[in-house]
Amino acid sequence: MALGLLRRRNRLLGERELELRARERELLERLATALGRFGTDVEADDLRHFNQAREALSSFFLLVIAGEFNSGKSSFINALLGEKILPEGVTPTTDRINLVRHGDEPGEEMIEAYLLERRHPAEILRDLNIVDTPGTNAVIREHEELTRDFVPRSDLVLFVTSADRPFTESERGFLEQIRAWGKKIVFILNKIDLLQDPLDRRQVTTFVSENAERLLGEAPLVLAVSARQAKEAREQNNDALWKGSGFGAVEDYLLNTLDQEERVRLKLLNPLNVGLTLARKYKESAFDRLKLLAEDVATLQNIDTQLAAFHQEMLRDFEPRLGRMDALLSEMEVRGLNFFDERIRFSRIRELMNSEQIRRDFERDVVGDTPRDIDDEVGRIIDWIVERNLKLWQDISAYIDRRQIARHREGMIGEVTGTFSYNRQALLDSIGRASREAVGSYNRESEARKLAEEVRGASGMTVFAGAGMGLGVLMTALLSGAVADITGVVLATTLAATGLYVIPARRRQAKAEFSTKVAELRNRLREALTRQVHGAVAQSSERINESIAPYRRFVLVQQDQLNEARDELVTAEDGLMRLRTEIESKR
Ligand SMILES: Nc1nc2c(ncn2[C@@H]2O[C@H](COP(=O)(O)OP(=O)(O)OP(=O)(O)O)[C@@H](O)[C@H]2O)c(=O)[nH]1
Ligand SMILES: [Mg+2]
Repeated sequence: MALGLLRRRNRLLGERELELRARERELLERLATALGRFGTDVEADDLRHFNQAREALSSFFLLVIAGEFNSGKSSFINALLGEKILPEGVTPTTDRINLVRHGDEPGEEMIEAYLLERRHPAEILRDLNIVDTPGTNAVIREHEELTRDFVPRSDLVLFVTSADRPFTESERGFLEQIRAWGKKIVFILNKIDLLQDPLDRRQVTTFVSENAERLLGEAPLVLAVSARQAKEAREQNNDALWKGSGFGAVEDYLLNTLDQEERVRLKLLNPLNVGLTLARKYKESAFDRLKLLAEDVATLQNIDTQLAAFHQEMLRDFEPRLGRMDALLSEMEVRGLNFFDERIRFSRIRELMNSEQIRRDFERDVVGDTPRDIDDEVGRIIDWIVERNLKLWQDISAYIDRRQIARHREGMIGEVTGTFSYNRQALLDSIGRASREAVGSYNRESEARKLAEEVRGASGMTVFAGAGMGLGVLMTALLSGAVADITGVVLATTLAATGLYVIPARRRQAKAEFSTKVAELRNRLREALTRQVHGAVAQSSERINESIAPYRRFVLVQQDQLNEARDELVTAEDGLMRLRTEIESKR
């Protein structure tokens, strides 16, 4: 390629790279905002990986060598660099991340806990940093943890597996984790010197290749090598041995296939894929949470419906009960009107003069059992209010209990954790507790007594007799007092003063006054009872609404936030995927 053409390509690549990088930065920025909506529910490790990935966008290319302990990772790097700069050994050896980078003078420095930077003048390090990692599946579990944690930072992973135990089950497990971050993986099948027969070598290579393809979905590059032979070949300047070591292909891959363009592409893909992994993970989480919240909304609606039904039912069932009371009063009114028709007559003038007698007759013939019947009816209404109220609390309590059980079941399946699920659980628990307490502490008798007292007070009848008496006694006193007024004393004085012709007028007046009294009584009772029913409904609704208010608020706020987070994550995922397609496509 002519020099001018090469320069132009590089320039073009540079501009394109800058533009892609800027777009990626912006997308990752937006993703950061979306993740921010999860607050402390974003796992600390995820956040760290995400931030590292964003920083990595402008840092050096990281070629990470990973694999099980003793597979020859350190030996591989030493052979590649042509010098033994990393310790090798038959037991788990590498115990920290070794970042090998170019330096004119060799040297080393700890730059993070468990991250040692080594400088070396090898030419290949001018284009890439090579990272040696502690082996996985070793008895020292922290080793694997260090490597697992470092994987998200890699731009390309060389996975070293050993020819004497190729592609083990534990390797498959670790590879899955690497793949989950969207990393490109190239396989190094090391120690092929252990297999003398070319047929065996081919068989092992095919075995690795097939299993890797099954795992990754596409056939990866598998390079069969012997780090030991490569090292010896370099020492002895032995071309044949070098050829046999397979390292020629490794160098060719690293220098030519992994040219600058490819490195830029992988470099851009690394933070992108980390972002994509997290966007998907938290999008799923948002969906899961919204699903739970939808159930919460249903729970709240159900409680609202129960309350509305309670309200309606109370008013509906109350009318016939009032009707029964009205009927008792109407029957008494008819008896009273007949009584006056019969008694207020000239022929019975003598009886009329005896107000005590007429009062007794009135009590017997007109009032009769009515006060007691009404008293019973009011008592029944009060009992009914008390029962219905208790039933409402019981229903709500039982409903919430059922929801709890369902929730425990779903809790075992779902993966929703963190402060979200903690708060949600606590709120629902508190409603359950409040309703159980309400049911447990509900005292029917005292509730009924309180209501009866209120009805009596509100009916205004305590004016006629002392407090603490039954409603019936109060009623009798009210009615009999009235009749005595109308008939006895009043009539006597009127007669004495004005003569007999007033009798029909008096009768009319007595009947009208009696009807008024009964109507008044009916109204007072109606009003007092109606007020109690409405009061009971309002109080129950208020108490229940009060105890579910924090839960309701939580659900609404969370729904808003999660809807927004979900939308943002969907957009971020979409943007990142489109950018990935662009980066991956040919220039
Ligand atoms: N036969 C053979 N032995 C090798 C080869 N490469 C490495 N070894 C040996 O395998 C053992 C482990 O090599 P290391 O390079 O320390 O392996 P590692 O993967 O870095 O091990 P950890 O750091 O413990 O994860 C050493 O005894 C090496 O001499 C090879 O190509 N052929
Ligand atoms: Mg090692």
